[in-house]
Amino acid sequence: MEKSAFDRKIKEMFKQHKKFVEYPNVKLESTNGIYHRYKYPVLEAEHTPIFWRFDLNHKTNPNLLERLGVNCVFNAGAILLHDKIVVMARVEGVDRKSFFAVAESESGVDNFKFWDYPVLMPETEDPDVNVYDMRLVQHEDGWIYGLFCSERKDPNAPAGDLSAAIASGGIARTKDLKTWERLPDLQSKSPQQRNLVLHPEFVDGQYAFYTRPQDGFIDAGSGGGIGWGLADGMNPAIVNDEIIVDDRQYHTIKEVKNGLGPAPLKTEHGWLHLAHGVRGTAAGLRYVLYMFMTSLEEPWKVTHAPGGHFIAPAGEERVGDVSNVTFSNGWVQRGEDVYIYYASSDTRLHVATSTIEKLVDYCINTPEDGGRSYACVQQRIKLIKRNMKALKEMGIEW
Ligand code: M1P
Repeated sequence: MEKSAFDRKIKEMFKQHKKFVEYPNVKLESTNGIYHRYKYPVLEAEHTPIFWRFDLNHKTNPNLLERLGVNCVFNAGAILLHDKIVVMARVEGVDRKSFFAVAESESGVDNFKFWDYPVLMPETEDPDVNVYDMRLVQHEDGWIYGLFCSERKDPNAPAGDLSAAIASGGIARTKDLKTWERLPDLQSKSPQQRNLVLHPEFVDGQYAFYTRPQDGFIDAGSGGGIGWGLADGMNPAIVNDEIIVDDRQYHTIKEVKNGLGPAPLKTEHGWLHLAHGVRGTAAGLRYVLYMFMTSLEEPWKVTHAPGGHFIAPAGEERVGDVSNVTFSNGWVQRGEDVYIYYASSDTRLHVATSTIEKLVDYCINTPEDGGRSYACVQQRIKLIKRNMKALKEMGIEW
């Protein structure tokens, strides 16, 4: 390509990219009254800057080929920083390696722009092969912590098994999301640790972690459930005892495994939690989001557990690299509004908006999973009977 055509093409690429990034999102009608979905994802692979992917030098790339492709942008931590909504996205290159990158937006629902450089997360002495799913937690000790999954090849895997891996809880801290101090991975008794979350406040003067102890890299085995444990410090963080806050249960949306999403939000009624639950189907695993609430004084005790899923994959969300998945590791409270960042099918990032009032109402007043078809029908009949009376009073016939 001639240099003049090369320059023109790059200018056009940047123009189109800007248009794409700045395209306004559309708030959709709520079908359940609990939250609003939005028409477009807030981040996709195409949102990553062109200069992350292409070599823009005519001498070294006269054909203007993409050199380092990005496969997808999904599972993002989130935080409110200087009144802007900032997400820490999981960006996956076409080489399958994930890394972290910050994107920020005024509105929280569109126009997310990546910072110029992705995060170069420092390694420990035992380098991670892959890092992903960061939870961003503003802790009362003054640091912003990034808790993420650090994955390494299983050194004890039989020869020829190139997929056995060990997941552990990576920890780093920062004040500005730019300079990171890497701390040792969480030490606990579980052979595998993913979905590690830090509680934002000290509990009995200690750091409190939500964990997800499990036996295998994919399988929960005899473990699973959302755990809770305390650590004296963060360097290193050692959790000697884990108790289960929210267990897996037969024939529920979290039968196979579950894990906490972002750090909980504090309300006057208790801590609001968002988590993912996984069940097996003939078509593979299905990941949905669910909520629960814990006691303000004892955050490890569940006080309310609405039955069923809160957000499940819908429409185009159902299809992607790992289909039938919704996953969240970030939400932000701004005033009374809550921005829930969830990814679909390990491919793209969406937002749903709600309010603290609605989420508390949802948690407190949604019936728990009845456990059996008979009991679930009883729950529904109770609702129908009360509604029949209400309809009559309103003079509505159906
Ligand atoms: O592919 C679905 C999700 O699988 C894992 O989650 P979990 O540990 O609960 O099974 C993670 O790899 C997550 O990133 C991914 O979205």
